[in-house]
Amino acid sequence: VTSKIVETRVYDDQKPGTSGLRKAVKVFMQEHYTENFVQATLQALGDQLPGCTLVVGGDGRYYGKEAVEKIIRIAAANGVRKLMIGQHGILSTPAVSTIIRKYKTRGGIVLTASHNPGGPDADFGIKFNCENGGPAPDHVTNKIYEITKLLKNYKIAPDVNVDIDELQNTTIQVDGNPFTVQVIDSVNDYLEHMKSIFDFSSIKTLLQGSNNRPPFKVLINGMNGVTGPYIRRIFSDELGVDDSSVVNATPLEDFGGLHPDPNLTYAKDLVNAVKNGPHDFGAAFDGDGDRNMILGKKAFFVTPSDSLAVLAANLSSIPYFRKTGVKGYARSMPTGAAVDRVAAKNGVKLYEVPTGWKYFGNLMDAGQLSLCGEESFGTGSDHIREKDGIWACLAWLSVIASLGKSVEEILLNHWHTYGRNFFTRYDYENCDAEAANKMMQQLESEIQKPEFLGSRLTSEGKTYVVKLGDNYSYVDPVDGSKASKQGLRILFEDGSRIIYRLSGTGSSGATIRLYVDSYEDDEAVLNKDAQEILKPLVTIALEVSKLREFTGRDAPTVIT
Ligand code: VG1
Ligand code: CO
Repeated sequence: VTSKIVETRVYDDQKPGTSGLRKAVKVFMQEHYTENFVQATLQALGDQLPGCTLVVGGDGRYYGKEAVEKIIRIAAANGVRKLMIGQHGILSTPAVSTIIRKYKTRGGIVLTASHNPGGPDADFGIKFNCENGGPAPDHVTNKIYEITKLLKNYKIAPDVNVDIDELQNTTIQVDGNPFTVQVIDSVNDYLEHMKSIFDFSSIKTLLQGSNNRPPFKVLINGMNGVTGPYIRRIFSDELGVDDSSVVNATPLEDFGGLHPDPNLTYAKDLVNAVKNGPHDFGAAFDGDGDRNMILGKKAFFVTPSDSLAVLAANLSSIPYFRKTGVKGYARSMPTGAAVDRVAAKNGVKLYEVPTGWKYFGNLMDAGQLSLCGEESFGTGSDHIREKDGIWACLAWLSVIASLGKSVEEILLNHWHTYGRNFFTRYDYENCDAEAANKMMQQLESEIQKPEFLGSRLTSEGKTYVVKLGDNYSYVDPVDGSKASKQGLRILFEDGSRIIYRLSGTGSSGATIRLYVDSYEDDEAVLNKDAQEILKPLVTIALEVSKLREFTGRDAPTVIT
């Protein structure tokens, strides 16, 4: 077949956010819109494009298959040598990262809007991952964006048709050059990787029970997202849990109307089932499988910041880390600082990076980082270059198997040893963008006034002394690249922190995120409710920012 060049028009809104380009499906369906972004993404590879191999797959959401078809035809016309595509277009984000690394491809295109709802009236997304398997860093996404702003045409081979529902290899001559599409099993490579990291037999013994221990009952919820086939293979086939323990395990184009974000609000089903059920453990994953929520018996909630710290303290339960050693820990800046205390105690280096998984990649590639996480239900390690929901769940089960304790006991012991960082995040979704921007501007100038330093902020009899107010910026220790304006911070003398950011993954209006982190080591308060402990700081945060006045919002949309 031959390719052709199609004249296009520029769309000036194709700037990738925290994790790829995310927009309403309707936006992607505009004439040439998806084609433009795919062409720009490929073009950004420069002279590495001709002859390269790329991985393609996504979370199964609405418009995914159309997008795969377009990518096949555009890749064929641009001289790509081979595409490895998940069957039915399905690959979780961690699976894409795994496959890129295993087969040493030039990168991959992930079709997902992650935790954003799916369906014709919801969101779609396209993200490029580099040859290390990680989300493209800023200099790459900036390049893609620059290309989109100048794009005059794209190349496409409209006569290429490949059935992605069949496992198969197809090679076609495109403009006289061979072009191969290999449709691969969505789960195999990922499953094999997990088996090389964890001791499946000890997890299986935990779940099945043994002479001295009853079965450890789990409830695994795929939220109708991409993890369905993965959790069926791993938990049902490999680990032998019964069918009733694996739910919402069929990927649906609209996630069955669910908001596929594993937190206490959007995964209420799981929370209620575990609260009222016999389960010792519950886990849920987001649309593309990179986020996780972990619950203990009676829905005892493990905050992602604590989850990271507990895993950090117990990495030796996992064969992978016994082999590789622990090179360093990292968290995103707004993530609660619980892991910092584990790092200090273990003498392991701790890195703080801006929000977004792309900032962990360089440290991992340089052999300086083993385990990292974000407060936004992301946990992962250098086994790949994405956060990994199922990995986090298997890591927790490994720790539980090795300690022989319940989730709650593990947390209580952890706080007893290290003290507790109470953490909460308030999200104000879909605010008026102008109002949100104004609030941030005014707040930024407020917290940078010289007199703000050292000032005493009081609420409900608690007083906090300001140590620093700034707009967070980061210099990558590996390549020196700089990321600025990554969130407004108020740091207090006692180590407590208030952080404000605007989301970079939303698709309409602005989402304001308010993060509050405070440390306590008084035994008497260790197992108190975070909302109660953090109330004075939250009140201060709302007062300093005048959030209510600017946005007209009385209450957050979601609290995590
Ligand atoms: C959010 C989270 C961030 C996460 C990102 C992608 O970004 O806060 O921690 O890395 O989503 O996660 P933002 O800019 O909206 O705060 V995923 O699972 O949506 O790829
Ligand atoms: Co995700």
